[in-house]
Amino acid sequence: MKELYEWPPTRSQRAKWILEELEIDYTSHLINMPDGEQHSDVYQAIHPLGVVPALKTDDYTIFESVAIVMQLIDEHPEKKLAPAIGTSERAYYYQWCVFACAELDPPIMMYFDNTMRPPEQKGAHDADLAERGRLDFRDRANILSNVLQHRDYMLGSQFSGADVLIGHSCFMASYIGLIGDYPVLETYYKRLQQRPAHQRAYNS
Ligand SMILES: N[C@@H](CCC(=O)N[C@@H](CS)C(=O)NCC(=O)O)C(=O)O
Repeated sequence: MKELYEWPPTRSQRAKWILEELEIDYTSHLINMPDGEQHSDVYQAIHPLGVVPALKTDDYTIFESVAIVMQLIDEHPEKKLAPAIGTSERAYYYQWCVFACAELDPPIMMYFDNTMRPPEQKGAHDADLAERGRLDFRDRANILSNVLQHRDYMLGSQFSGADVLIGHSCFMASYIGLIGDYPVLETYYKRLQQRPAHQRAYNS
């Protein structure tokens, strides 16, 4: 049995979404972040940084939303959510999966931390840092818009794990009010939102 440690709406939704896409049975443990449960000894034995998500299985316990998504997809090759290893399609799949956490998460979080996050959590808002987050996100959103202008999904006509990861970044960009400047990205995100697994992961 898989056990997901989550607190919506956060990056734990990436893990939840892929569990739903793959139709895997799992148990959900809500880690109550406003109450500080992520800092408890019990949870830090699962995730030493005290952040979500984490995934516990009969064989391993791992953290990092991107790693969780990629591992679960590899465990279910019959669902075809990743191209075959060693192909050029797989190279692009790796690129976009890593792009989500390495290039999209930081500016999104910088903007969020300095505009919407309650100051008692991470300090006073800094308008310069908020603007830097917005501009860094703009550069990356333009790259994605160019790619998605002529295709439905990050890898072409086929939905893949890269869309779960980039799609969650679109959710965050929408949550913080930045996606409206990028119509191609907004249309792509609306397409992803129509997926039943997305709805189960984000609306439950
Ligand atoms: N790189 C990690 C980031 C995880 C992360 O920072 N999660 C945030 C929510 S999006 C969290 O749990 N923060 C804990 C807190 O704010 O105390 C991943 O992608 O899993």
